[in-house]
Amino acid sequence: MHFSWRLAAGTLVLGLVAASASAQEIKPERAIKYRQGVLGAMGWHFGILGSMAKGEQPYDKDVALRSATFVQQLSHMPWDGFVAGSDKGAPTKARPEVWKEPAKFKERQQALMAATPKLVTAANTGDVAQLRTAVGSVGGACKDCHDDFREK
Ligand code: ASC
Repeated sequence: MHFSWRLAAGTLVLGLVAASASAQEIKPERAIKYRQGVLGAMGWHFGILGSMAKGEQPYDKDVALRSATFVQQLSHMPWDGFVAGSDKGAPTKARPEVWKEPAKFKERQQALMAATPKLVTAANTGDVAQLRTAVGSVGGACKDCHDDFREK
């Protein structure tokens, strides 16, 4: 095959761009704000479901389904923000254990992501009792992680 300098140069440029993107340093402050934003949005929508489950606000199937769907999707997102070095750089309640016990932290993430689809299923039934059960299960996953990985 004929060697092309043009192709070789193009390949090299693409390689350098990819390397610099993957090695890009994310500023700790940005990562902290990202995860706090996602967790805050999740708490916002989970709060609506909790409040309906407790009868503090009127049960509305459509509102519940919307918030349940958001929580399910958001439950996959905070973890990207716990990048190395972001144990400080802005006020954060993340405990050093996040980075010292990554396997356990990952288990907690997976427990949450496994529980959140139950909210959507429950909200789809239109039965507030089922929503209450799912809220209990997801709230338990929030708490299990907070107990070990979040400052009081
Ligand atoms: C919420 C919220 C949390 C969880 C947690 C459940 O509504 O913001 O962090 O529930 O308190 O134990």
